[in-house]
Amino acid sequence: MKKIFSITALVTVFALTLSSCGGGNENKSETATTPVEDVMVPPVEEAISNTLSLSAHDQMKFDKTELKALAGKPITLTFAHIGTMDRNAMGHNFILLKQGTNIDDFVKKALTAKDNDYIPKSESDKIIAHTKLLAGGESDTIEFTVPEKGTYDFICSFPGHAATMRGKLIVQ
Ligand SMILES: [Cu+2]
Repeated sequence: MKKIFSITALVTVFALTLSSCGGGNENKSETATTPVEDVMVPPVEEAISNTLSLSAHDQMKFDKTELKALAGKPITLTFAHIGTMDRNAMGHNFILLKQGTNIDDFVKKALTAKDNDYIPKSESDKIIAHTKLLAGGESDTIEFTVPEKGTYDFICSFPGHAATMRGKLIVQ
């Protein structure tokens, strides 16, 4: 009888110890909630995809005026003309310009480059990447890399379009 009693006592003490430990753990997990959520927020590198899409309708507008990408990694950009008008009336292209390029000067020179999709050959050193000139219903996918972080202008160089068809590519 004496032996059984002492075992019962031991089991009781053990159970009490377990439950108090359990309580302690619950408290720990509650206080740990906030830092765990902070860790779950993906870092900037994972939140930015280098696969970009852009479109324009028969109005002279890009659907986005700001794109984001990561420096030093290949960027795949698909530009779609989702309107119906033809290339001569409402052609669109996407031209990504190097920093420091004067858009107005570039566009003036583009006016004389109709035979080259309005991409002036004399300004090729100011161009990082460009699509072809698209008619309604067409799209073009290009791949390029921007080595340096920074903000870069993109435009459509069809005559008159750059006034409203322009945006920024933010490279991080
Ligand atoms: Cu355009």
